Amino acid sequence: QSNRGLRVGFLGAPFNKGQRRVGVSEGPQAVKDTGIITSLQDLGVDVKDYGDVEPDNNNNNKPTDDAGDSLHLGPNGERHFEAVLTYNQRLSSKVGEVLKDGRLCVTVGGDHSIAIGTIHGHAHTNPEHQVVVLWVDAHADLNSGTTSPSGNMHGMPAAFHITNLSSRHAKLQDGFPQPSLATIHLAYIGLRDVDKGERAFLDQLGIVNYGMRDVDRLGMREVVARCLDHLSPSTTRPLHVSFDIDALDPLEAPSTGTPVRGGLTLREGLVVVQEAWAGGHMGALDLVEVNPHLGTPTDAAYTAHAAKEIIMGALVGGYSQ
Ligand code: EXY
Ligand code: MN
Ligand code: MN
Ligand code: MN
Repeated sequence: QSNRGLRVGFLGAPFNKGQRRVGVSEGPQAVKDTGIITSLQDLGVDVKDYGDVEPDNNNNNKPTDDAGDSLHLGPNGERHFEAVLTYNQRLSSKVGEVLKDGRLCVTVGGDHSIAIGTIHGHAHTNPEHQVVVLWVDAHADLNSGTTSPSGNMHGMPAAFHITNLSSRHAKLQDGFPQPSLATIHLAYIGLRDVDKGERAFLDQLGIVNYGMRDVDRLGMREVVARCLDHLSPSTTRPLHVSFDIDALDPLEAPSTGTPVRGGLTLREGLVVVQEAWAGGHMGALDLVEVNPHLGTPTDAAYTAHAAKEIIMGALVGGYSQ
């Protein structure tokens, strides 16, 4: 398969207010420093770098729970509620711009709260098309303010998009973000740290989810085949892959804010994205939660390299297959 004709737009989303650890806003630069754009161009991909969607104020990347930093809690205790949503509203427009240019949109975070904006932008750019989402993560990111144990909004983005759950969240004055997914339009791979409230939502709503035990029993090829069969991406059902680097085992991707042991090998992560690539119809990809401040410089480079491998696998099926 040739990569000629593949057009990709790269967006950085250096946003950190969905969680409390310093450094995740440097994820986009760390991933770019792997030389990923050149590697893709070497393979014949037409890549345009759209630069970063800058937050209004990242507090100079200071700890986001700094004493001097007002939390601006949302109505249900969501930390930095308005900052998270206003940033995502701008990100959503930018994602729309990339897609309207006819490019597959790759957004590198930043924390996972940026998937509020990326999925919104993807879903609302072509409202006659139903976006379907494959969420690869140790976590379900399905909390509402009331079920969240932390108030951190990177544990909530999926819930904003599900029509049946979005009413649990307050919105901006103008209604942002409007939900776009029925429960059948989302599937999870890699779950192993799911909160009680999230488990109840998954079970009650019947959302397809494959945790690590399922990966053990079925193998990743079968797991991803079942997810893709369920979502059935097509020309009019573009696939959005939201890949949290913490889906991988911390031995593979140590520099991330909420590591959970017992995760995917890099090979298993690659099976997910390569099968998604092989099926075609990917419209957008998120790669989030790389935090180069955590661990040693070697850990940070190792994690960024894993992120590069995952993105390459999703876009061109990998370059070292
Ligand atoms: N479920 C926990 C919470 O809501 O606070 C942890 C969420 C971590 C979210 C990470 C990025 O995927
Ligand atoms: Mn603040
Ligand atoms: Mn996540
Ligand atoms: Mn996660």
